[in-house]
Amino acid sequence: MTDTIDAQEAAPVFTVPQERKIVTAVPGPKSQELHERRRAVVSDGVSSALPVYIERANGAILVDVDGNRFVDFGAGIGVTTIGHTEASVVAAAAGQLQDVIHTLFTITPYEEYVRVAELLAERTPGDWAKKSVLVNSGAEAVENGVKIARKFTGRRAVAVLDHAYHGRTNLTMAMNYKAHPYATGYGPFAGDVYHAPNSYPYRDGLSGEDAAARTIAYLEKVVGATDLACLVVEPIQGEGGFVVPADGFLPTLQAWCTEHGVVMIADEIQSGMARTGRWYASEHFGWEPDLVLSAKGIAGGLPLAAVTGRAEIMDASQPGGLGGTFGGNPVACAAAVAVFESIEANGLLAEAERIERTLTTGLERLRERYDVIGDIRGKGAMVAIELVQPGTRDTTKQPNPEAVSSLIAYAAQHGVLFLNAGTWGNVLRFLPSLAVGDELIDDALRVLDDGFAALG
Ligand code: PLZ
Repeated sequence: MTDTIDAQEAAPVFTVPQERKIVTAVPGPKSQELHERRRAVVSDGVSSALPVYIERANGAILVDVDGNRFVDFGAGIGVTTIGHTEASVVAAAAGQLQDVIHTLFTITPYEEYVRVAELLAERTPGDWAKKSVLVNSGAEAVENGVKIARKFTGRRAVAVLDHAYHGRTNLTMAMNYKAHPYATGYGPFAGDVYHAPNSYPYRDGLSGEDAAARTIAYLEKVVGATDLACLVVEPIQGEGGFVVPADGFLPTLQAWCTEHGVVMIADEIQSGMARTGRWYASEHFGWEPDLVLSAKGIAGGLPLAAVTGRAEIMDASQPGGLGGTFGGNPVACAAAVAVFESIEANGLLAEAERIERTLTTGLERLRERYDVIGDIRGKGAMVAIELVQPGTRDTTKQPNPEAVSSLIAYAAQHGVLFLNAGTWGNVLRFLPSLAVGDELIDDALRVLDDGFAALG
């Protein structure tokens, strides 16, 4: 870490200039050439939002093969939370590559896995004995969370909320709200999955307690509490459009789950690991989930995910019931330890709060001028705007996916990478790494402003 942190300033030193710079058409000629090669050999089922091929990345900047530099407001969908190629992650992973790359923890274990489980026990919400299992991806964490809850409760049914996203495996496809593109044509799907109403303050206007009462009524009538193994909830919905539930919603659901022996699981895959200015977004709502799912940001870009939770629930599984060849890979674990340490050492929770302030201040100004901005919401470096058709902001709030697409395309041409979200593709999300400085945010917001003006 010493080679990247300036001793006097304690400010990160970047290996790529933290500035956007566009030197060719987007995508440029080299990207176009690579895209042709890709089209011959990569499945059409794998899409790319912006087909510029990335050669280097550092901090909040992506550099493509044509030498264009993009300000990255996606962070690989919330993965490089502490910054691209963050120095302590690079050093930890490189060191681990020299020592041991793989043994399989279920054959011969190693310390890094244990250390990650200790850090997860410490940092996830709830002051009780916790245990973890490490896996490879978010979807695999969801699958394992459900398995563990079913084993513990001896029950079958799984409940999720409207507008949720949980993955692309067979079970998680059934748990997503949106069929297209995630599930279309891929059935038959896992059974016993129930979709209950969420809390969506911008669209339902309900208090947290009233929204929870609606969810609970649905679960009691349609599923029945005694058959329900678990309720899986993103504290702030990711792909669904950064939907922040009304206060009181999550703790009320947790109290109902506790009363009825239902395991309540926080899918913190997108919202966790310092992303929102807390270690876990559940903390914003006073929610202490039974199980917490981590992935994405946990290992600085290396594939790692976890199920963490109450020891008695985690221990209900028989030895050999949980695991997998690559789960908790030593290199990914070493990187994760560095991520935990970097968040702590560099005060990154406060950086997330700074990003929220700068972003929302700028976005509020844009909302005064552009009436297609219906809602501004989010926490920390997980902020979004929901766009509506002109003139409907205070009435029917008609989704405006066309504006989102145009703005994203405009920004990409000018060197800023934004992602969409939302069930109707009507949400523009800001999911930068915590390394993004205020100047870069202001710069990106100026591009966005020009993009709005260009909508006409
Ligand atoms: N749960 C809350 O956000 C992944 C999906 C990108 P995996 N979201 C990004 C895409 O198009 O595939 C996600 C999430 C939440 C679960 C997952 C799934 O995590 O690591 O992609 O399996």
